[in-house]
Amino acid sequence: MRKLLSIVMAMLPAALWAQFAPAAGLPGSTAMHADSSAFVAWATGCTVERGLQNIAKPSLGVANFGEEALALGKPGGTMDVVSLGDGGVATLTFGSPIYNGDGPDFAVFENGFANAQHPDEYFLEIAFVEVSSDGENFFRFPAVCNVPYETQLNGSGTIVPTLIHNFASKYEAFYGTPFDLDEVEDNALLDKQRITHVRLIDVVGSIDHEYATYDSEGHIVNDPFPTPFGSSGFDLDAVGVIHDLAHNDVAENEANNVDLYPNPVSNRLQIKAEGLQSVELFNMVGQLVLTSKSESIDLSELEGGLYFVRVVCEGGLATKRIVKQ
Ligand SMILES: [Ca+2]
Ligand SMILES: [Ca+2]
Ligand SMILES: [Ca+2]
Repeated sequence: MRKLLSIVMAMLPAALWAQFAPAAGLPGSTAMHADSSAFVAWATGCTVERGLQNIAKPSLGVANFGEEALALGKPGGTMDVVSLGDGGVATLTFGSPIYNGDGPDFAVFENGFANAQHPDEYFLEIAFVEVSSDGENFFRFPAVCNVPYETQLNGSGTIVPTLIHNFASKYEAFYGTPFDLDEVEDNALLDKQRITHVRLIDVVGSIDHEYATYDSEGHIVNDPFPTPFGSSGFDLDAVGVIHDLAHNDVAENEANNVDLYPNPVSNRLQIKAEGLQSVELFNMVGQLVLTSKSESIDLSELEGGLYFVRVVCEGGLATKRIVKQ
């Protein structure tokens, strides 16, 4: 029976059965409360490019509720937000770079709330999430929205959280939506161990092809539209950091001019460090697997996986992570 069921499931289009994590408080939810001890820091900088209150009616002007400073620090709830408007963009910076540790690495807070008539549905205005390690090249989390898009969700439309994934936000006020850097596709221009910027881009939400935005599977994202008022679009409350270098006891980053490449590495690892003295490689459980004094190390015999590389040079000590393919 189970086998038969899995065959049937495999034949259905993914959109029909894909279920993502449910609302805060339900079993299997990934929602993170603002008071969770997992948060080690909060965004320290925010710049917003506001979008229009209604992209189809530019004469209404841009969203104007809140101000950038309301996106900093801990979540403050419903009114403690900056509204992005249709397609508006918020770019956040942090006191210390975010790194890709085990599980989620940061979480985004919006001011969603439950639909009193349909408690499993929430009023959410969702946004795409992108990250950057240089402030110029941004890479998007693969977001999926399974809300049917034959009929427009109107300005007070509500969404069941199980239909959306990798969008901010998915949860009600004071509950963060977590993001795991593992889910962003690897790219030579992105250093997941040193994320400096998180960007949120409001999903316009219109199903009209002229204005529609699309998820990672090419489907129109149906989000409440239009929302022609000052608090139009995604309402950013806060971004909480789970993994940052300042709280990473592995990274003793005294020497900051140390560079290891390529990363991920298949065969030869190059070490760029002024006055290189020694290189030590540790595996995931902390065993020393290799020592060297060379700027070019052959790793072809090494098993695939994550390693810590400790480099001693003139500037001091640096510990970095590499992935061996
Ligand atoms: Ca992670
Ligand atoms: Ca929107
Ligand atoms: Ca806030």
